[in-house]
Amino acid sequence: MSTNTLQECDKNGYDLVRGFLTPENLLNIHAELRLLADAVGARIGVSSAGIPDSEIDRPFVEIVKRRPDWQSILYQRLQQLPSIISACSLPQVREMSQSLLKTTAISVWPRVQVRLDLFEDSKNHIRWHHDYLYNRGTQDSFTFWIPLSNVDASMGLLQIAKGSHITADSFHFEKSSDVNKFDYTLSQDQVDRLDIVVPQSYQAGDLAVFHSKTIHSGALNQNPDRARLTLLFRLQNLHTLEDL
Ligand SMILES: O=C(O)CCC(=O)C(=O)O
Repeated sequence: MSTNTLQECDKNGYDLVRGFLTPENLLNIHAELRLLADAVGARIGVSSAGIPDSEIDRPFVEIVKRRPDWQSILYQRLQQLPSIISACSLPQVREMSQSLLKTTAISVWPRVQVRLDLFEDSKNHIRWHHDYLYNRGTQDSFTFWIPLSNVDASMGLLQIAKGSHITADSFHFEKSSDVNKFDYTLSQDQVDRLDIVVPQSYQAGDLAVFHSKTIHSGALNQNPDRARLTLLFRLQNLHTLEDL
């Protein structure tokens, strides 16, 4: 891992690492995503044939368009692909998490996850928050957010507040009670205090890595033909668990 990532995470609370997953890592993950899409799609005439790996979200979008009632089954199966479950033990993940957390005693918390952010899915949209609000465990935690297909601005971009891991406790998060499953957000005057950066596009396999107190927000996907398909997990320092 470059010392740059350590410095960036220290200073800004996040770093963007292009090409974090190797072509071989991606080949394995994409092969399994394709097998899942084709196994489910075969029931309703949807196939991934001809779709490049960089847009492997497309057959999933098509399946959910035709069978909205299958969304949750598809989502659950995405979580359980072997290459997804084992992604957090890839050598570059180990190396980076050990350097960032300064320990080899590391655990995933609460789980490895795949997000499938579909067109205007406001129920699953995560607004302004930091991950410690939702996940707890220990503040000594870094989130690995890795798109599995290419993401452009139409699909909603991650907004990250630079340096907010240091000032997070001075922000007041509000709880809303709307359809959204993730109920924390910030009022506009609180958002105005943030120094927000929005990386404009991601290739499959890029990494955004951020500290548990780094304030960030997802954005609604505005592209009806694409989904933001992301792998994410949080790695925590087992020496600093707060509930013991
Ligand atoms: O992918 C997204 O839209 C946001 C994800 C996120 O903020 C999170 O899981 O903490």
